[in-house]
Amino acid sequence: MDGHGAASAAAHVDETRGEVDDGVVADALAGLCAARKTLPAKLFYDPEGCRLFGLITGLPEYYVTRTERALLETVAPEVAADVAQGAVLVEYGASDETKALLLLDATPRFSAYVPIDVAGPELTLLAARMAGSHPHLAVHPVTADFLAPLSLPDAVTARPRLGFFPGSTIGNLDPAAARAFLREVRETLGRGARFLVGADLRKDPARLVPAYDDAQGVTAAFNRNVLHRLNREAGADFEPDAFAHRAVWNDALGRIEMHLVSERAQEVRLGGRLIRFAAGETIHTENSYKHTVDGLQALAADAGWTGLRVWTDPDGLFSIHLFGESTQHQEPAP
Ligand code: AVI
Repeated sequence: MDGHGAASAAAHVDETRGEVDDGVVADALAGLCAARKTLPAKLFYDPEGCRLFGLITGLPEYYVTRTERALLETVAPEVAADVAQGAVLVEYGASDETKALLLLDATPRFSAYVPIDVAGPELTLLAARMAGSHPHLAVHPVTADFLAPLSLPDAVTARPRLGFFPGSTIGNLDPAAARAFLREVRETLGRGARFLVGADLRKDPARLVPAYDDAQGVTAAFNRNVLHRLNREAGADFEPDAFAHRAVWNDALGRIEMHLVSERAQEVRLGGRLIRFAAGETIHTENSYKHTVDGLQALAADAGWTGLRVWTDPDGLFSIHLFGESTQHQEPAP
């Protein structure tokens, strides 16, 4: 997972703090100057954040990744059995090819793979690995923020398309954004497409909260890394250790929230602004919505998708949904 987003590439040199990324400053100030302080979750995924997220996926408490992988091992051959000759697999947020390979290796009928991610250098490495291991498959990487409208490479637009959005990243979008994303994907993939989405399920908070507040403190380090990043890239002077990691289940909204809690009254400088924190005040850094199967089906239906199949693991922790696009072709009026 890369998240989705680098801030803008514009930078300037601050006399005392060195090079400052203006996009990161703007993203941070927009959230930190609000009445309830927030930071966009996309700021998590700098190289150190990606490294920490990689560690999270292997934590004993973080059942999400291993449960999805095990489920995908049974789902992939079933989905692949229905894939049309010459189909293209389009993966949204493809930081590596490991999950896609379960599908790509399940049938020889795929002709191409389109991994989409903001991290261009990672995509170049992915394409090189695939060229070595799967020389007969055309790989067309697309470096883009998958939440924004995008076009598929010309080489694949006429082929049958299967979209793929694993990892429960759909849960990091609020319901309105998830609907908009699902609609946008339907537009991009076009008529007759299918879309396979992995989504963590709502469950006992006693199971959920430790997944976001692990005993080794890796998720806490991942959360605090956003403050280190602002010090590195936005010339801020946060004391990250003066903020505590907090993960809470918000039952009314059906989501895990991550916060950074100011342990005392303090002031932080960022982008020429002074930001004051009261003791106990929080920065809301991430939401991870946990949908029910029906809830996710309803979101997708609102976005014009038809639910074709749903798989869950034996413990009911995780779900994989196959959606179909079934818009009738409208002949233009004479
Ligand atoms: C990337 N995303 C699906 C993760 C999640 O579970 O919401 C991000 C994460 N944040 C803390 N732990 C994992």
